[in-house]
Amino acid sequence: MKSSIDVGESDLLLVVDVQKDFCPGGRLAIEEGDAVVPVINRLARRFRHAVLTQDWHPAGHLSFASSHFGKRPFESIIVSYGEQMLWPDHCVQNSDGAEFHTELSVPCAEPILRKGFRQDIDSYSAFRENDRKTSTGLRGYLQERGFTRLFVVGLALDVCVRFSAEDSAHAGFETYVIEDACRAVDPKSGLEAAMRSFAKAGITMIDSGALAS
Ligand code: VGL
Ligand code: ZN
Repeated sequence: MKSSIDVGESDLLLVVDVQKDFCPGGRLAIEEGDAVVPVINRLARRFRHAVLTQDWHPAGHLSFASSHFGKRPFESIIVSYGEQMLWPDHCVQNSDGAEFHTELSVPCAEPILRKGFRQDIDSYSAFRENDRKTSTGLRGYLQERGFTRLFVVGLALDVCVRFSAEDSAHAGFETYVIEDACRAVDPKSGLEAAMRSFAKAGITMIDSGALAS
């Protein structure tokens, strides 16, 4: 039998941005984005602790193409901290699209971490904003709680899941990405780039079946 991972008290499920706007019908819809929901709900029953992240932008956010004259979604621009990809308006604070997918069920989730709330800084990672300097406080929280292993799931594998997993590994947590519990914006080159970067960073890609039931 294949070795399986036993989940314990020091393991955390990090559920990234499973919000309506990233699912089919949403404003920044990811193909099959909603397919992660039943997988995550099943995983959530194995874990004792989870953190949910919620992309949470003010109207007119810097990352919205609509905030820049003549720019279109998926073009990038240079801002104070370097290159920033532009997106359709999405996950606007208090809008319906910013809500979690209605079927998402993670009773073991304790904090909900909102990110991307500063007008002039985007935040892909749950740990560090896109200026790579501004902390969200998550590292300190997880360290104080004594978590040692993080299992990252959600949307999008090549954007917020990727940056969150990389920063998790960088912060010293043993980091896993559960592939079938994620979907990418760009399921070809985005996914490949993420896989290469995970290998370099010592992040392990697993399937949800690898967790002991
Ligand atoms: C995300 C693009 C813009 C994500 C958030 O959750 O992956 N992608 N904002
Ligand atoms: Zn966003």
